[in-house]
Amino acid sequence: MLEKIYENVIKGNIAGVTEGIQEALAANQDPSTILKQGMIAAMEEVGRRFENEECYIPEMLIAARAMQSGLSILRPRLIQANIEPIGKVVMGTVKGDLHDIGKNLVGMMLEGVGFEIVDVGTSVAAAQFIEAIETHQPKFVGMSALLTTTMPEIGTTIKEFQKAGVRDQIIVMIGGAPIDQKFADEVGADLYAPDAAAAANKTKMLL
Ligand code: B1M
Repeated sequence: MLEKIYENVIKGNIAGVTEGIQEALAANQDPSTILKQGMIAAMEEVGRRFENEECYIPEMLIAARAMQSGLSILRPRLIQANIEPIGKVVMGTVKGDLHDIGKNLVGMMLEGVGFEIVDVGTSVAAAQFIEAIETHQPKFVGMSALLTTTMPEIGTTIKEFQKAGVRDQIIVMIGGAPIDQKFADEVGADLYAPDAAAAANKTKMLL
């Protein structure tokens, strides 16, 4: 049954994932085992394939959707079983930027490796990020920017974190097509990830 879930998450087959999870739950399989061995393992494999260019963004998106769909069935059982997420991530696209496909994909991959995601949406001003940090007390804050005109907003937001006194309590991860490691160093981000699979790997390793 776990094999069925694993294979169907990789293939992005939502019906197969749903059926596999329902069968596993009916057979009294532990929800945490279903999550870790069936679903998270599958997303890690998708991430590995993406990094090795054995699959591409559409396959990763399709798998991530199947994972999300499976998580919606499993989530109430996980909460019942008191399975704690490995950490919380506040995630948003910076002010002025409406691109959210990459951010959503990063969020799904992070959720896939066990993080709880607080998605604050697109065109998120520094004040909104700060409010989310104060409310949700995350370990990580993820900022995405797709436009050369909005990428400086990342630096502005980090400065606002310092002014608000929240900078030291979070790990700032950034990404998006125009972003690179050099830019991340310049603006004082803690972590740069070039893609969703790297984002999931780096955050998990840092924990
Ligand atoms: Co826009 N757009 N767009 N656009 N758009 C780009 C980015 C652009 C490169 C197209 C081009 O000209 N070739 C260009 C930017 C040029 C530049 O700045 N130098 C551009 C432009 C100019 C614009 C507008 C200004 C167009 C206009 O109105 N004149 C406008 C701006 C609107 C705004 O934001 N204020 C605009 C609007 C739009 C749409 C609304 C039509 C749509 C967005 C829909 C949506 O997101 N819901 C759109 C789209 C779809 C694109 C392209 C075609 C695709 C972006 C995408 O989703 N890629 C894009 C061209 C391109 O990239 N080829 C383009 C797939 C996605 C999975 O990749 O987002 O890079 P990406 O995410 C990756 C990594 O970057 C990384 O992981 C992801 C997955 O591996 N990553 C992170 C991303 N965030 C991360 C965060 C992390 C870690 C990793 O940690 C927190």
